[in-house]
Amino acid sequence: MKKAIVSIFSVFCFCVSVNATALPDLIINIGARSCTSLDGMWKYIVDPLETGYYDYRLEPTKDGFFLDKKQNNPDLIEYDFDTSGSLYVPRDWNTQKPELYYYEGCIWYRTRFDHKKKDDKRYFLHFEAVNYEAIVYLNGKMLGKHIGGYTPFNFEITEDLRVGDNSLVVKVDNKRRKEGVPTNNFDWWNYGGITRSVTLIETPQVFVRDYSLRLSKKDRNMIEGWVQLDGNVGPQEVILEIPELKKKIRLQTDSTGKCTFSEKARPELWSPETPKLYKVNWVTAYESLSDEIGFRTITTEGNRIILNGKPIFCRGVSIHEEAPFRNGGRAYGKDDARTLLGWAKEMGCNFARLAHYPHNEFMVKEAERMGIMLWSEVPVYWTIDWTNPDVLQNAKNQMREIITRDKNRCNIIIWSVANETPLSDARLEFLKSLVAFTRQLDDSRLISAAMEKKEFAPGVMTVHDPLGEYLDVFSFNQYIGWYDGLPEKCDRVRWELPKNKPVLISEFGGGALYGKHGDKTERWTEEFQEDMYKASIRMLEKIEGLSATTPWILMDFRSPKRPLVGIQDDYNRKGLISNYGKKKKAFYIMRDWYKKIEKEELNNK
Ligand code: GCB
Repeated sequence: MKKAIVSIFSVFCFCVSVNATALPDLIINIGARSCTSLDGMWKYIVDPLETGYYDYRLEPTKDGFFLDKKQNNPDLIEYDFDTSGSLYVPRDWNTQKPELYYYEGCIWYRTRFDHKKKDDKRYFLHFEAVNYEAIVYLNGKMLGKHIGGYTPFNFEITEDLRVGDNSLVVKVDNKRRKEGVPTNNFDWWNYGGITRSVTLIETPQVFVRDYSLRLSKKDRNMIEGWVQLDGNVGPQEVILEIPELKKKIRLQTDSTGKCTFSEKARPELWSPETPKLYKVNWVTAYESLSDEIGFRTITTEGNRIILNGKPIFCRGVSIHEEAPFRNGGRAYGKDDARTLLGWAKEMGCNFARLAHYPHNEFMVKEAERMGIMLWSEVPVYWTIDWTNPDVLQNAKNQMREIITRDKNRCNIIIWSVANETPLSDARLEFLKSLVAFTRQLDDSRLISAAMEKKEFAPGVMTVHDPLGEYLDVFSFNQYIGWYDGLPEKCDRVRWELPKNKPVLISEFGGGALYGKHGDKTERWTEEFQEDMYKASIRMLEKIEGLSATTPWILMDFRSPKRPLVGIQDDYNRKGLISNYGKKKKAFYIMRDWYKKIEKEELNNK
């Protein structure tokens, strides 16, 4: 139990201070564990002045809303969760209540739950994501604070969980901030709330907290990995079973509960054509935890991306985590993931860029099952506060959390560290540090960032960014034909790009309102967008060494930067599909191009 106390302490320290460098003790593969969902209707109190947190001198109060007091005449208690309204978890608040549409600030969430606590078990509260800052209280006691809106975190509550009624209160604050990641300014909706699931996990005293399993980078006849137990462990036996490969690998952990290993094996490799996954079980004296794991290699050779030793063109599309068929809101759950990824497949994609922040786990797992490779990124977007060390630490924490969650998902081939960030020395130092950090955590994937293009002589396009040197894949966004001239400009430009790295065009496109028709010269019509895609493709086909494209964007998404009435109505309209699932003309242009590339690749095999 001592170890458990150390573990809860380190989680607490990590969460309250963004300066902490220790790895958070994140429990992975929640779906395979003994869990009770805390999703459902939670009570909420809107608190723009943070009255439930600060006293009238703006000092943290001891008597805040986190105590979840009940009215008790004649005590003066100026809040009551029981008589307040309800919000559904998981979901953003903005699209649940019209009065919260633009709200950015503090909202208190509360749920109560009963639990039959068992003496021989440990208990954890797991949050898949809360945007942006969460302070969590159980039965009035603060468990910790987490910063970052798109990554998971957990707390051990073995000591604090009560037999019978428990009060769980979360102070959620999505105020944008200069020192935030992302910072104040970004082109998507700042959906607030407990946007992903909340789960109570029950584990044995000693349990498999984390593991990694993959094909060896050096030898394709080997698999390798590590497993990490949690608890007062001492050396223990862990058996890794991969029934289909007839493997039962006996591992012995050291006194910290860790064991690294490698083993001869020749699994069938995962690829978009055959997204093969193997059932694996981690078996200890106390539990058996299963997962499905795919094996592959991803490297580069000159200007090619190489999957399992063969060059592959990544036929991609950018996707925001925006709910399809609803009136905006955060996407969540298997159905949303299947809809969005199903459209990508229909368009001929074998790749997607999950923009501009880590998406929920359903997206990643469904994509893996469907044979879609992924680019996953942290929201280091536009003008970050580059000189502030806490900001760098925050970006690293977000990267670490997403790598911890997703390192066993073989379909993720690229970690991206930034999007369209303005050149400066401070920015370069920041991003170099983030690249090195990412590589240190995971050397089995490629690293990239979406850079920006430059017209350095009339009609001559390039990317002058020193960051390129540190990336495995040379990616950039370009909007020739939309922000930069008209579509005909695409036929007049020439690209000068590096020859020693794969080139990925991480954004291109333009806006159209679904159902708005007219001449191809009329902005916002489907015909304009269609013409722009045709012109862009003509241009892209001439770029030597082009290895991947992810046009902007699969589906229209909400953004307060898009106020044009009757056209945008708070939506970025660059979607190839409307937010109600209607395909615009340009969708078919992309689909035909991708089908052509796919056919050519098949013929060349
Ligand atoms: C960009 C940004 C993306 C925007 C897009 C646009 O370059 O990376 O976040 O949404 O342009 O629509 O302007």
